[in-house]
Amino acid sequence: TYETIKFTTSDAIATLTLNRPQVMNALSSQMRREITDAVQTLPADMRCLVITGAGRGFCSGQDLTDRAAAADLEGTLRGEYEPMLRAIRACHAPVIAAVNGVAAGAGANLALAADVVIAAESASFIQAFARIGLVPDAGGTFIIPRAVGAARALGMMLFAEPVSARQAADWGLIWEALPDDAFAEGVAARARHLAQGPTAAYRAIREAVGASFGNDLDAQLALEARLQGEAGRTADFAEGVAAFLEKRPARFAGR
Ligand code: T3D
Repeated sequence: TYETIKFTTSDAIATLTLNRPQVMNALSSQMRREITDAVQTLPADMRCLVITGAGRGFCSGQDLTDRAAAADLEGTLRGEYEPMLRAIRACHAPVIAAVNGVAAGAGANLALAADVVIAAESASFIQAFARIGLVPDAGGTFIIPRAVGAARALGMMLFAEPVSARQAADWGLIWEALPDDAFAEGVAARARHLAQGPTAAYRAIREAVGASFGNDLDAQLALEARLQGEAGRTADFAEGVAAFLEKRPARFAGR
């Protein structure tokens, strides 16, 4: 039922493919709504979501031919970009961005909103906004300085040059850069790992790390204690300990 994305599921892994390859998967209004809907309605039995791009690019950011969005940038951000970013952050399953090619503007920041970013070595990240007289948005000014520090964040945003996947990995902006010929299998292996993991604990880990930059030590310790209390009551914790003691791999049910 989607027109601008492809959405498939297999073995508890959902794959959302941005699918406007003729424009490097530029984000149209419809595409933002479809991404948001797909993430918000992710079936409960999905235990990993992979977001990737069709064709040679990941996502070129805002569709620059869209006059309506350009006429009301603030409204577009509040009404369409923010729900998309929040949906990814709130997803019940961990989210992998599989950055197959260039990720520019809001397309880069869409990728960086994921829990784990894996890029092909030929991919790059461009905070393209200043090139066209705009400010990085879609969470970029929140996520990037926290990941790489202010000096690199400002350099990326003011010069608006491509940062290679390798550089991004070396800086800690992303999890890893993989050789192009190992990219698809590398992403699939990571997705399988997460989809077979303790999904509830993953969710708590994502919440704790997400909160850490806004909390002081006391608040963070309190959050850890609460989340650990919850994790300690999951079937996956019982299974994890049993598997350890029985010297066998754990079979996590995700709850
Ligand atoms: O509206 C709001 O609320 C504001 C929100 C803003 C958020 C933003 O994302 S602002 C930043 C917008 N994005 C950009 O400025 C990036 C623009 N694109 C590029 O710089 C380059 O296309 C790339 C670096 C991404 C890729 O370069 P390259 O040389 O590999 O490919 P290309 O030839 O430039 O692009 C291929 C086609 O895609 C081309 O069309 P054509 O000539 O084959 O008919 C190109 O025009 C089209 N395309 C690429 N990016 C966009 C796009 N069309 C519409 N919007 C795009 N963003």
